[in-house]
Amino acid sequence: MQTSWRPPDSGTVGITLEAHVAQQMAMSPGASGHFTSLLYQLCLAAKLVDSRVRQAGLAGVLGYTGDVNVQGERVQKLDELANETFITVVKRGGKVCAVASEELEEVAYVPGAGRYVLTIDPLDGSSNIDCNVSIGTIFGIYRRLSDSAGPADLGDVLQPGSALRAAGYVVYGPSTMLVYSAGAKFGVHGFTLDPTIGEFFLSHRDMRIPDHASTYSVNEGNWVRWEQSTRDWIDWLKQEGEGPKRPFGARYVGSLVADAHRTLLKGGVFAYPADQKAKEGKLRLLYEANPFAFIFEAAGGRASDGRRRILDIPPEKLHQRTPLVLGSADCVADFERFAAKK
Ligand code: AHM
Ligand code: MG
Repeated sequence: MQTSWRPPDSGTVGITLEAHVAQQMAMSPGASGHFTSLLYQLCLAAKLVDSRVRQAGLAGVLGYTGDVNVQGERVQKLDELANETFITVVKRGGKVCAVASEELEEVAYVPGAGRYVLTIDPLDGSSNIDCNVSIGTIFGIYRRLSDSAGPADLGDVLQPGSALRAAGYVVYGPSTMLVYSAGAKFGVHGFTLDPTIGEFFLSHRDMRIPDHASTYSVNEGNWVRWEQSTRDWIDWLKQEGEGPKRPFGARYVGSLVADAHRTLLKGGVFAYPADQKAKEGKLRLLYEANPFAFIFEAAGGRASDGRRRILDIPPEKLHQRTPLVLGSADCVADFERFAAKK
């Protein structure tokens, strides 16, 4: 009998996240296995969180705990659960000396000789939890700077994004994906969770952001508080005319992970600019902006605060905020062109 079935591309079939990380690290002379082990731990924690997200409505973990976190926001049960899960798993794993989390006022130092520092937003997109809309986790990994014979300190955590060794994110959406990069040399790779066996498989090899696209992702409800240059930029995106294909279409979820993931796949621009209320922007440098900036640059895109490269911003405090413009290189340059006219 004739069949139209073709074997899938044998280059990607059945490659687990673990196997892929091991392959990549084999290309890295001097790799000791510590970094690989830390990525496995993050992958395990992501699966644990995913299983809770999937059961959330049934398991009674939706809703607020009644507490307020260090950002002054109400803490939801899934935020706490994700925070505890990631921190417990990496503490036990022994590869990190410090964890900076959106949910913790201070750095969580881990006794021992862990070589790495983890920055993490354990559950991003809190406002979407109760609505069954995509949420996520964002993480960055740095090498420790202090001597491993002594305790780690804040200097280990306050490193610029250009010092990141790796960064990644997990989208808990219709399917769950983990995307990570160990830098431009290694590329950006995406893995989709097969929930029937609890394994992440390579599904998006060597992700590259399209050079041009006509989609913008911005919370326009902030219009009245924006600088005039931001309003002019949005007006320009909506008009027909010379240059990139305009008008742009709008897409905005309100979960950075979902908006940035779509922008990475389809191209265009995501922006959370400064405004009169959020004078330094809303998003956090260490565990939101830097990991995405690292990934977008490794995928051929750009990340800016409107004037500076995000990865060059020297962090001064743990929960520092920054304006963030992420996307196809040309689209980010357009934002900067308007910002420069101010
Ligand atoms: P969170 O970390 O508390 O979830 O806040 C960050 C979120 C981002 O995911 C998203 O890009 C942004 O806040 C949405 O903000 P807004 O609701 O002001 O559009
Ligand atoms: Mg967040």
